[in-house]
Amino acid sequence: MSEVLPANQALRAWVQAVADHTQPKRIHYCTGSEAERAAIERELVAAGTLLALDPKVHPGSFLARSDPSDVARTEHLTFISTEHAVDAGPNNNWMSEADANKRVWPLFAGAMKGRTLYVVPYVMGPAGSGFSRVGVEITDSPYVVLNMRIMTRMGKVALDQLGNSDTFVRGLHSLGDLSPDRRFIVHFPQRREIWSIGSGYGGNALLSKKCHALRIASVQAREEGWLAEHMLILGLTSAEGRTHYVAAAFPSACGKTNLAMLVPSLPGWKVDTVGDDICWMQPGADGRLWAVNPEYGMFGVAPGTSLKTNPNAMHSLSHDVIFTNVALREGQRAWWEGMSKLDDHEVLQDWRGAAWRPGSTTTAAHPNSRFTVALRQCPSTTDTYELSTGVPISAIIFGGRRSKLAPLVYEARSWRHGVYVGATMVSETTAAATGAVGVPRNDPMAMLPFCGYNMGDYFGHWLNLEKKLTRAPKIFHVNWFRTGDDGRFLWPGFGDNVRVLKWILERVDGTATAQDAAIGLVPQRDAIDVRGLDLSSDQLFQLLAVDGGAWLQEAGRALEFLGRFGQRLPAALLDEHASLVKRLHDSLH
Ligand code: GTP
Ligand code: SPV
Ligand code: MN
Repeated sequence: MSEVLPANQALRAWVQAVADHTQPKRIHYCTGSEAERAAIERELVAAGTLLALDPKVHPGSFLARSDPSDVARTEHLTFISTEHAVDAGPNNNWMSEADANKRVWPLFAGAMKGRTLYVVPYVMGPAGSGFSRVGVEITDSPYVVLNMRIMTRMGKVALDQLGNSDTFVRGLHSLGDLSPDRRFIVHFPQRREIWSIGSGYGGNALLSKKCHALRIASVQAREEGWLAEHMLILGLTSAEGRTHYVAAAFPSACGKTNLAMLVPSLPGWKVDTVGDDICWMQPGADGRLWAVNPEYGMFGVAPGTSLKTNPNAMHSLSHDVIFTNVALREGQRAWWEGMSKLDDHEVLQDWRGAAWRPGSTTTAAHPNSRFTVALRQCPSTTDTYELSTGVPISAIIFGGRRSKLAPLVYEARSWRHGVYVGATMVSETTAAATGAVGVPRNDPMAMLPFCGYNMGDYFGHWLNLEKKLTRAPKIFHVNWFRTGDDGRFLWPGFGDNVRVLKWILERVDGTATAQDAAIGLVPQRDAIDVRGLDLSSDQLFQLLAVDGGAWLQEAGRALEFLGRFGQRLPAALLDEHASLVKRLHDSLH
């Protein structure tokens, strides 16, 4: 690998300062070239960090097994460092700068001894676009480098966009000793800097993703009048040929990647996948909200992905994939729960590499096992995600994983009511973060773990944006995960979710009817196109039912949650709350 030092003095000075402290064996400035990728892959295979998969079944693809104590984002070890704790808000762990200097910076001392320090410049957003921002991650993990090369526009393209500017997000990452006791992910929003040590996994280590594109970017977005959101973006064209773009926020492992690339079960409908996890949006001169996907690849949940549930994801995985913590079938083939049937007597290697047999009480793949793959490999992408103008958003959808209460879909009455709906979202926790799974928690706009500042101020920012939007998107709430008395999902989900999107777009176009329920506007039973679905009218009734009494209790919990933001909570949300409670009372009498 021939080494060309970038001309940017600010970058070189920062790299030197970091190297003086972390003492790497050598420094490598990444170019993003094929030769560089191949060399790093060879090195990782030789070290046993990557396992090459069967080249016929999985050309160009590898399995990585992370440390068993390092398999998901660790929210309790993630901090925002601001001068005053109140600016980080009750939604974040706060650490003073002095504490960060005392507790975290020393962990980097000599941390890269014997390792290579990689400098990874990247652009978030289409190169040259007004939406785009440059970041640089310094890391001692070659696995991180390979992932960053898929997840972002990485290398020369980023240095070209940066030029001599010193405004880039600085991300410093070291594996450290991988001990959870010495693991910290600290953000300094004001100086646009991130320190991450002790983890090599996903959102903890690929600093472009949650750390930069959400936590740091959300702060920058508020200062500059835009939004950085945990949302997919998709274009949907109806059978009649009308196209709308929608953005949807669901918490981690609640269906963004799946919805972003769904194969519509309604004939003639078409999906254009623009993004599957993160969305940056700006009000345009035309009063609409315009969006880009800052990423270039997907870091998707493997379990549950199959040719039946998500064929576009499966086709994306046909080559050049990094699988992390999936299981291995004989012949170096990737496998995970929900992917395909196994033979009864087959023996697999589980995600740790131990022998595993079907019917075992543990899972073969880790529940948060993932694939890293370029967005361009997804059959439902077009050139849209490369548009430097972004795409105009017609509808914003909030959603959660709720076995009870929340109906399949409802529409907010106004932008302000929509912000209240987003702010009071609740979803059951998943394996994407360490901790208990299946516990309902408030997760406003699916941003609870990702908003880099006080969410009271964040709600205010959302409310204020309306002034710049003469053609604001309509706001909706969906729930694919409601269960019946037998504990099974009532709604088939996946490709059939287009039936809900259809109603949403008809509401945007003003052609679908809705009934006024206290919580918002709910489709009449015949407004959802269920032709060809095996769904009883009782199931549909349950899916669309609004239980006023249960919602009153929910409203009480929502108020308690909003109350945590104290003085920072915008009064408009309390007004929305009062109107909701009044409507619920009226509906019960
Ligand atoms: P992150 O990458 O963590 O942000 O997750 P995500 O929001 O992109 O979720 P993803 O689409 O990967 O789905 C997570 C899990 O939910 C997978 O196991 C899916 O199979 C499952 N899932 C997704 N959509 C649906 C649906 O419509 N119905 C049901 N029942 N399950 C779904
Ligand atoms: C999420 O948890 O929302 C993810 C995976 O998309 S990670 O990159 O680990 O944040
Ligand atoms: Mn995500």
